[in-house]
Amino acid sequence: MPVASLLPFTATPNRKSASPTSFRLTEKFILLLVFSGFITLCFGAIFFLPDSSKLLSGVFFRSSSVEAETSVHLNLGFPLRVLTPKVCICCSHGLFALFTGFSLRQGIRVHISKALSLKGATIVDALDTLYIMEMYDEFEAATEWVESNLDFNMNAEISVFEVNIRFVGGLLSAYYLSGKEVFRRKAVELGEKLLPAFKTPTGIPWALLNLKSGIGRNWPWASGGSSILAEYGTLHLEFMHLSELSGRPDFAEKVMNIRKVLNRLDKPQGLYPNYLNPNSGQWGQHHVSVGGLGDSFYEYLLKAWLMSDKTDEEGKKLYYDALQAIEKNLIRKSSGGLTYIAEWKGGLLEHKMGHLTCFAGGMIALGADGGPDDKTGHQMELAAEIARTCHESYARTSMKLGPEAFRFDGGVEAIATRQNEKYFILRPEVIETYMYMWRFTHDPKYRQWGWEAVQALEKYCRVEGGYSGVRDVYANTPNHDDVQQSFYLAETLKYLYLLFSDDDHLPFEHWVFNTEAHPLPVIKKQNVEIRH
Ligand code: DMJ
Repeated sequence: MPVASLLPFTATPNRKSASPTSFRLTEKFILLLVFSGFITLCFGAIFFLPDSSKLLSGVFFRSSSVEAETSVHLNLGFPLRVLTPKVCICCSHGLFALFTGFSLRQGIRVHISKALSLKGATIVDALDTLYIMEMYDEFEAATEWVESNLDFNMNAEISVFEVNIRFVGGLLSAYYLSGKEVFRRKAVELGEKLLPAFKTPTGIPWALLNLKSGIGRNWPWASGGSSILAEYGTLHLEFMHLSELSGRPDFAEKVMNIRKVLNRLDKPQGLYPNYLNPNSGQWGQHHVSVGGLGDSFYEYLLKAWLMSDKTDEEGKKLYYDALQAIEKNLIRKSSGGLTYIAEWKGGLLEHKMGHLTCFAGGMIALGADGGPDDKTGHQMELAAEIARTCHESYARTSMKLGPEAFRFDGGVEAIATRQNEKYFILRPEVIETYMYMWRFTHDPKYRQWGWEAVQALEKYCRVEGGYSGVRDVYANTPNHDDVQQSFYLAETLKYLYLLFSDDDHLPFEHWVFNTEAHPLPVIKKQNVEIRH
């Protein structure tokens, strides 16, 4: 059979003439081709352009938070593309096994092997969890993967914040825990790659950076090209350690300069707006939040002071001043007696609290005994109240897992009222707060609440190949999103493990957790003094 007859739509010059029908078919085909090409381009743009993660997350999933786990996946090009645990090979043991040891190890081994083929964030984010849980075989396998595959020389646009907290933080912790040189080397190498992000008129870094060209820019949706408080304000701990480990002062200088810029600015009511323009050095929109867009900035002020062996007096002052302004302007009590942290928009309060904001219970507890005017234990009380509110946000759902955001208006308290705020993506913040509260109070209710979360995770999030987020925590049966975020291994499971461990396991006098739960050692006074 001639090949031409197999190709009905190709030109056949030796044929007498093409019938009108075949002509129409050809036209239709071409039209179809053009149309499908157009559709492919649109989808390509949505999925692969650097801003697309934001677009997608806004359209399909969540809108307000800066959560850029998707952007790590997309922007780094290779890594993560998040675990999709429903299609992962079966691991038959559950979360309960976390506390008995063996079975979850098998579970995590499966996650890791899945992650090995996906490359990147999940492995690096999970390194220290493996080490802390004494899963040394898996840790070795992950180390080998890092040695031979983790490569930053790529033409990809990344989120500086996400890469810093997950990759730099993960590598630093793995180095400090294991002493393996490869992690130190890779952390410093990656830190150097991030430095061009600071090339702005003010030194406030860009949010996004192309690792190859060193060209940076900001999220197009962020108030007039602003950088974001929780992003540029969450580099301090890692960069101080990079200077420590590399002997290069420029890492520390970059983050100290951020402080300088902030110190020069007026703060409305003592509050820090979420947006700051890196060109003009002026605030963007006056939105203030202790949840998404703001959260870990406050955390890093406190932890900078703690990690410096309490020598960073400036960090200390900035933290306690900010907390005072937050208490005055953002913290409210509902008529039912629940304390919550609202969001502030140009002076008006939105009576909504995000799951992300729930980390604040742990932060306030951690800072409670250093507070200048806190002789009465007021901050510890406040931390306990926030922990209770966040627990209520879990308790008032069918699944006993907390929604992404919950409200205190329209006759509800600690309940999500909007469909697009009802999802749970395995976030750690509530369990993180239980862990800190347990360490500081030893009140058994925190372990009990943690255990409730374990049971709920096991019942509603466990799927064949791991754990998945759910789309509506108020539903009776789970609708899984089939995503296992890398912070589930880095944070949620680690904080659960520590909640049920002895206090001398990573004691707070020696370790400070970065915002992705990667423990970094306190830099002892004598080291700090020698450097000065
Ligand atoms: C983590 O990546 C970090 O804790 C970050 O600071 C905010 N939230 C996610 C987990 O929810």
